[in-house]
Amino acid sequence: MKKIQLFIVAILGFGVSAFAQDAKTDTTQNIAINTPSIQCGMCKDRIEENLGKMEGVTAVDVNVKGKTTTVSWDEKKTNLAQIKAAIVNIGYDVDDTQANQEAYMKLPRCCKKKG
Ligand SMILES: [Cu+2]
Repeated sequence: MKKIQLFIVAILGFGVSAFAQDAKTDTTQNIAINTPSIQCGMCKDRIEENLGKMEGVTAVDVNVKGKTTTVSWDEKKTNLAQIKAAIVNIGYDVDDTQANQEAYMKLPRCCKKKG
């Protein structure tokens, strides 16, 4: 009887530790980044295409109306600072950081800030 109880405890313990390990190894992050200079569908396509090629980025969804870029990434391969820098280098403002001006100047007229 005691041996069986021990066995069950061992199995449960193993199950819990396996679960804990699983939670630990899931390093996926997800956040909506403020990208206030987005103007149109071309901006959406450009950011989604370029950011989508970035190592570690698993999903990108630009909301043109909401002016946000929702990104999922693997924390083991990249991080939020690198993702924000990549968006700046594509030619878009991120939070209060101005777009890379060289990239911004190359954007078509419809993708430039109005006014
Ligand atoms: Cu645009």
